[in-house]
Amino acid sequence: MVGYAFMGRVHSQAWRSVASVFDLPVRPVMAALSGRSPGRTAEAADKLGWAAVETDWKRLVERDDVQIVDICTPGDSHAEIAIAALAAGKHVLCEKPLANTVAEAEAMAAAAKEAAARGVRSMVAFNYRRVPAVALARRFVEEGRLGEIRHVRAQYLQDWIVDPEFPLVWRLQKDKAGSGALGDIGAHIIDTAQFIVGRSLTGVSALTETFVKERPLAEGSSGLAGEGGTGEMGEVTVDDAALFIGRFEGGALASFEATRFATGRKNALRIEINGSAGSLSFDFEAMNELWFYEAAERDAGFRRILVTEPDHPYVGAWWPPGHGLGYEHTFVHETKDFLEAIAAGTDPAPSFEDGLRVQRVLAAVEESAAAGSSWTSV
Ligand code: 4PW
Repeated sequence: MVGYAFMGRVHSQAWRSVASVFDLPVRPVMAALSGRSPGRTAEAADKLGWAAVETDWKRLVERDDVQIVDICTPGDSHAEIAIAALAAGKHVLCEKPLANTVAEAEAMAAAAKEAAARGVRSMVAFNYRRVPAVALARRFVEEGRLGEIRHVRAQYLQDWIVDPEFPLVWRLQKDKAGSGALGDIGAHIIDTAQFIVGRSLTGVSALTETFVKERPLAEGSSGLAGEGGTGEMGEVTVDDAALFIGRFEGGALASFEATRFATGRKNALRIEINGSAGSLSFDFEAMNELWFYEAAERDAGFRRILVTEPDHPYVGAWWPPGHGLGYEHTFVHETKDFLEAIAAGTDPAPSFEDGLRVQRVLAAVEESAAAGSSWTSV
């Protein structure tokens, strides 16, 4: 694994526990962790359960005891590491968004396609596809229980940078993160919506905004928390919020809102879909629930499905009905699906091609916003 901050910790938890929850055809061995600082990487490896340490990811990719490379770094290094790992014959799991630009994502998707022909697999870590309620929503759409899809309404609402004194962490720097709320959390709702509906966005019209334009420089950052401060200020070079409307293949109308300024909302990934035969609604802040409405039973209204039954996606391997899952379980599910695909010799989803599809939407949103919200094809 490369990187050991927020995503590195979550992925490590998944690698540690996946084989003890699911019956897998292969068993992962946590061979080595790569990070730039020898001391901090060794400390992280010890805490997270990695057997060895490398301070250069290139050495990690060359190791004979490494068969999978898990990329948990900011987006500016995804393309270089992923392409090198695939060329070296290592399967690659890469954090989202796939890259910082469409050109990088195209190069990664091309490398993944070439590698797949050699039996080398790749997957992008859109973990919310593996929330049982989201996977169940997808199943409902596939079974035709919503009929023809007319509306998709998606939001990803957080508030962790509302305080203007919150430091300028890497997620707020364009050269490292590519974009702000748009790529970090907007990418998730784009992927989740395209996954559930089974179709792609064809065009968008967008607005983006940076509410706090300067922030204190940070000495370091891990996850969503800033560490220390130098007293100096630096420019925020990404969006704080991105809103857009869009159209799906097949004609469904969509609205998307990604913001880190929704005061009081912590991790509210919400999606509502309206079809001719029914609707469904999900909010990650109540992630074990899916709300479902069937037009044929109008008087019944929306009903809550508690997604904790053994026949619901992924749930059977965990606890008895009603005991509920959390954020970390989505990564265990993702790791399980990735390992099963490797063992079966099949291509896992979401593929780098799926990641590229999301990247094209992100680019269209930025282009539209820069051009005064003009309609922009994806
Ligand atoms: O991928 C996303 C992150 O970059 C996450 O799921 C939530 O938003 C938590 O941190 C950010």
